[in-house]
Amino acid sequence: FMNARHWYGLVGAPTDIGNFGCGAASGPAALRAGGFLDRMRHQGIVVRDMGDAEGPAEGTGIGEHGIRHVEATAAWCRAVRDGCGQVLADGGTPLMVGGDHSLALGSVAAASAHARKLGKPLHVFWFDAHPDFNTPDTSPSGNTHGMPMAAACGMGHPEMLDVGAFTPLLHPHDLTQFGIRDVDHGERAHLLRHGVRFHEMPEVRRAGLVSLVAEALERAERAGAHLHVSFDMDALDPEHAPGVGTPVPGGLTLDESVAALRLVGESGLTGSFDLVELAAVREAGGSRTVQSALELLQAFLRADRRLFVEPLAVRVA
Ligand code: 5AB
Ligand code: MN
Ligand code: MN
Ligand code: MN
Repeated sequence: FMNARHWYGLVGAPTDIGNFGCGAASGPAALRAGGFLDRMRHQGIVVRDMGDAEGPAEGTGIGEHGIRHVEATAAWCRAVRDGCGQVLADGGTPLMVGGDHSLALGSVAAASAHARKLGKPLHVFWFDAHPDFNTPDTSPSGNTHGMPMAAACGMGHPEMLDVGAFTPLLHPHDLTQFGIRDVDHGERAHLLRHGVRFHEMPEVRRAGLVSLVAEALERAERAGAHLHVSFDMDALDPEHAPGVGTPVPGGLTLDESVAALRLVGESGLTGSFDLVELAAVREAGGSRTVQSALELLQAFLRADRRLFVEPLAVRVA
């Protein structure tokens, strides 16, 4: 009989290698200290703490096109890939807590390999002020946290393309982005050329975040996709998340983000989740951003019926 209730596995990734010195390395500890696991336990939600992934503490220097610490980034991404891959192999849903957003290349690599094994396409929902679709030649900063989605789609530094077991990990048409408001020139050309759906703030204001997310959920459902959700805390307006490395004004409200993640949770489609760029140390007092992160995760997890309802006992031969 198989009647284990669905569970999430927290994989911490305490590094800011993708934007060295930005403070996102403090994210997993800040979320744990904020009482995340207790709060979930009190609500009957099973989140297993898988501990922290490990990677290089030091950068590995500046390479061609000014790309920064790409070897160290790839090492961290491989550790995250393996941590998330283990949760998936054990039947859980990985919840990767960063750390900077370059790490999503690791969690997406795990999700993509898992989806392929199940014969499902991978869809990604990307909540962010930024598309993170730079390649080394379009990046204005050389920071790898601005590059993971281009790399997942097969474009970027060979070290990053090598994180997954295959490349591309994701078809650009299966990537949907919400909350975008800071796009670099060459990055915009990449997005348009490859047909990424990137919903910028004016469109979010006009159409509403929840209805854009609902549309994307319908697509994912029709495709029978493994859905990977990646939430960069800077998607939120700095009023709700001042403790991030790259704040951009004019962002999502906490309320609309909670409503959107609740809808995503209700869909039951999510096979893997990231919460990243939580750099609470950058905020005086440090608690507003952590509180927002807790509210987002709670809204999402509480909406996921799989966490509360025991599946019908299935007799296995
Ligand atoms: B984040 C910028 N586009 O490439 C770049 O926070 C910012 O993971 C990237 O979304 C921000 O350096 C990366 C200017
Ligand atoms: Mn990001
Ligand atoms: Mn961002
Ligand atoms: Mn295309």
